[in-house]
Amino acid sequence: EKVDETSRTGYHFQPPKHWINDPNGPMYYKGLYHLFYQYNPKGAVWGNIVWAHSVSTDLIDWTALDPGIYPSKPFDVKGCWSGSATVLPSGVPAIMYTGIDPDEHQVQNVAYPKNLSDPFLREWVKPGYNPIIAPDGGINASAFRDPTTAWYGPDRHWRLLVGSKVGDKGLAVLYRSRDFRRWVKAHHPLHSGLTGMWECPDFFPVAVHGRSRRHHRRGVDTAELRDRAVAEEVKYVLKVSLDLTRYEYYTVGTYDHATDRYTPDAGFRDNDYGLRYDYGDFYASKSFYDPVRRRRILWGWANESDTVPDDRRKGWAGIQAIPRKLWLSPRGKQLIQWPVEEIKALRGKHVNVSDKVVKSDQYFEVTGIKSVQSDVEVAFAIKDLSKAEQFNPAWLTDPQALCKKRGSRVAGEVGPFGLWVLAAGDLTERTAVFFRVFKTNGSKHAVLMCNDPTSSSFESQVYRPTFAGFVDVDIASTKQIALRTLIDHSVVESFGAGGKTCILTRVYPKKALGSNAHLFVFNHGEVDVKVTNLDAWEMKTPKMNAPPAQ
Ligand code: DQQ
Repeated sequence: EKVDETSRTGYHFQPPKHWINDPNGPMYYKGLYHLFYQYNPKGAVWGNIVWAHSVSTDLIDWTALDPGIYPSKPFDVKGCWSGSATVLPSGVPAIMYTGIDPDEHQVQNVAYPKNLSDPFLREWVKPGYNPIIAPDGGINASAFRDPTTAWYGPDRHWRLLVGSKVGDKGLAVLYRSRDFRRWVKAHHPLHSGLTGMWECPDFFPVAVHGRSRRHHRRGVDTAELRDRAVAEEVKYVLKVSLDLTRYEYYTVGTYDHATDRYTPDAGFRDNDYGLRYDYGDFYASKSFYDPVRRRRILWGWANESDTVPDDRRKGWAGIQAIPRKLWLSPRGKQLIQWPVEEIKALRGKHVNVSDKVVKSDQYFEVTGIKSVQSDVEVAFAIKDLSKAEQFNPAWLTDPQALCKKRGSRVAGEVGPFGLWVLAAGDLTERTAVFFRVFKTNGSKHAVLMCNDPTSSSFESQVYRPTFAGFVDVDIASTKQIALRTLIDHSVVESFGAGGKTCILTRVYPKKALGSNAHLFVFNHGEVDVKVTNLDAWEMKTPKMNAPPAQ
């Protein structure tokens, strides 16, 4: 089979061909990072799902192994769907996943490594007592999936969540077990919301910026919660993937071990949704604790946004976003995400621009590197906010709609300013990543971060949604905002204000390919902005899932 390489990514995770979706069971074991993922070994559309398996020593170079989990037993004969890994106190990793049984029922199964001394964890054994959790007691058997990493309570019982729904209500169903084998459903779910089916729940602790000030960016292992001192200095994150919107939402809150109740903090309670990890194309994500660098790492899937016939023709579909370190912001209002520092090792040829004013309606090209596969960090200074356009509070609930109305081509006062990436030399193709600043009541401002791909490709069939989110910064006092964008052929993955707002988008330029892809800085607002500093690097291509030498 031939694979069309035109818009293939260079340093974003993907297999050599075929369809991929959710990241599964990420973990660190004996010197290797393991990533499993939903994979169709037979084609570039969803189906025949197995857990493909790759390993890495550095999260950069990846080696593909044979699938770790694949249909082989009655309890998973029709598919091995998403799930998580739990490293038990003994050091033994367990995988819990959803199997599709002969009646198309979703059941939860456990698997253990066949050989614990194999750091590659190539073979997995499914005990005959599976499934360990079946959809009984009023559970909808076709909406019951994606078990979380398990955690251990002070009462010496394990707990895990399974995503589900009852009517319109999304559920994180809670199960408890003494021995990891016999699981009992709790009387009430850990949490629920009127948002439809909850897929791929993730529940984990994050350090608070309190007494542990110096360490608030460190990750907390779900297993560490047995330790009361640790438990007191953490908050909890509950993330769900909404089947209805195909977006993910999280809340930050407290969790009571004794009652197994999770309560989102004030500020998250007003709506049933919460904040987004990413305001673009990012779904079915999963985090894990990395004991090597004591951090929490988030993996998320970015689907194609071209058509299904395009995917069949290309012979591949889907990538994983760059793994992101994730931590709680100092004031505890949101999570911050940043590409794992390892990817800096891919930075090659470099250019810098500093102290360059971009006047109203001006732009300039960043030359000297091939930006089709690059990492760009830029900081903008805005001296004069007095002219900022008036903000309408009704816009607060729908940044995406606001950005659609006020896209990159609509002139403003403060902004739009930002980058044109994957741009043709004549600018007939370009994807805009930009900010707009509005004045709210009093001396406050609202900052919108936006990704406008409406001119990204001549290809007319491509779905080109505008994506946007607000950025929680006090721009009146900083007078500055930063943007980092990872560009990778068909990926534009952006981190606003140091990782407060993230937007990943997939685009398919026809002209802006290879060395015909250009990078510009633009300002389409009335007020001048200054690029105080811009660094851009070409990114090298790591080893991406070439099978191991025989
Ligand atoms: N993908 C899996 C399911 C999960 C969904 C199937 C989310 O387990 O709910 O491939 O993308």
